Amino acid sequence: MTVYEERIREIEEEIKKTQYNKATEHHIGMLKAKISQLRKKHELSSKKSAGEGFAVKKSGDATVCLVGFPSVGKSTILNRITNAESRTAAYAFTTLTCIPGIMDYRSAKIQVLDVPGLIKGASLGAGKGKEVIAVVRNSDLVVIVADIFNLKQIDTLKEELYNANIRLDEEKPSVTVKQATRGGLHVATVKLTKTTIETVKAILKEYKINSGNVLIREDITAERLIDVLEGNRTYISSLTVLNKMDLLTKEQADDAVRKTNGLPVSAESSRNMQELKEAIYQKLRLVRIYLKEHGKKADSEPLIIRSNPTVEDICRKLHRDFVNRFKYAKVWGPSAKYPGERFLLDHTLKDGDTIEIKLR
Ligand SMILES: Nc1nc2c(ncn2[C@@H]2O[C@H](COP(=O)(O)OP(=O)(O)OP(=O)(O)O)[C@@H](O)[C@H]2O)c(=O)[nH]1
Ligand SMILES: [Mg+2]
Repeated sequence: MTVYEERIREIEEEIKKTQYNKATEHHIGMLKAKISQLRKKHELSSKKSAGEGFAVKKSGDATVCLVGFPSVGKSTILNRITNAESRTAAYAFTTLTCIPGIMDYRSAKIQVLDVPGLIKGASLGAGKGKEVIAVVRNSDLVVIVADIFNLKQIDTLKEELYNANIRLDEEKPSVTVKQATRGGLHVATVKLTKTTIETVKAILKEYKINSGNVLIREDITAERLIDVLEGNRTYISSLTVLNKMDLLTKEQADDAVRKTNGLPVSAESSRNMQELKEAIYQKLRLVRIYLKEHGKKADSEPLIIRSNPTVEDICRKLHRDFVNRFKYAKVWGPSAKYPGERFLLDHTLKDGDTIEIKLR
């Protein structure tokens, strides 16, 4: 254990022992900021051992990573829902590298990545932890795969990902920090109930922000403020899958679902594989946008793009010149009040829209 890890443990112990209330929340906020800084130092000091990472290129319309303990059935799932063939076996660490597959679903091509099993301590480099976490960080969705009879795995995995600075199913904090060299610190916030303005200011000071404007647009926690100031957090959505449902009775399986909100499946006996594909598709919030040229019918193959694309996003995806040469767009479908309504670059499109772009 490095000095940093030791210190982190100590502070974590202290937080555990301290009861959380109005009188101690400030102190706890400060301790959390300390931990965060120590983690960063620990990471920098162990950079040499960070590993190469797996050489798999992103492809398709979105990338999904299957994460779970060894032998929970990640590779079996990959083989079921994609065109890939990843080796499966009854012993742990069957998969040693990153195996990609493509899932064809509702005219989207979704890349699914199978990686080695993740174990406790992965965020500090245990197993192929660093490499797996690097793959997760580059994904658009994390599918957490657990044994349906071992639900504790889910919390452990989430903890490891959290310690690796990955934030699952959280929105990015709504905070703007504009630093200045002098003039004092001005903090504007909405009503805070989870922390206090004093704690916010003390944390800012801890991060050496002594002058400038800070605007906090949410009822923030100390953790989320620290996340903003650290700046290296990745926000990804997740889906929990409970595999091997064939090994439990229906009642037991229902109970597991109630406790975790996970999707029960059996890769081995191909149960709920269609539901899994649908759940992945829904979680990715992909939208289909049909392109149309003036005077012609729309293309039958849509452009697939992650949620809430603006007209500008579509232009950028098509050609780097399109934004500069843009005049207006005509839109048919859910986001238009009437067929062929005209919009500018900032208009947000919806799934199923057809768009015609008029250039200069
Ligand atoms: N009963 C049952 N067994 C399954 C199911 N899915 C996978 N298995 C078995 O579980 C074992 C491990 O499956 P893998 O797909 O290799 O697991 P993995 O998560 O990829 O494992 P690692 O690559 O070692 O991390 C194999 O013996 C599979 O046949 C399932 O739905 N039910
Ligand atoms: Mg495997």
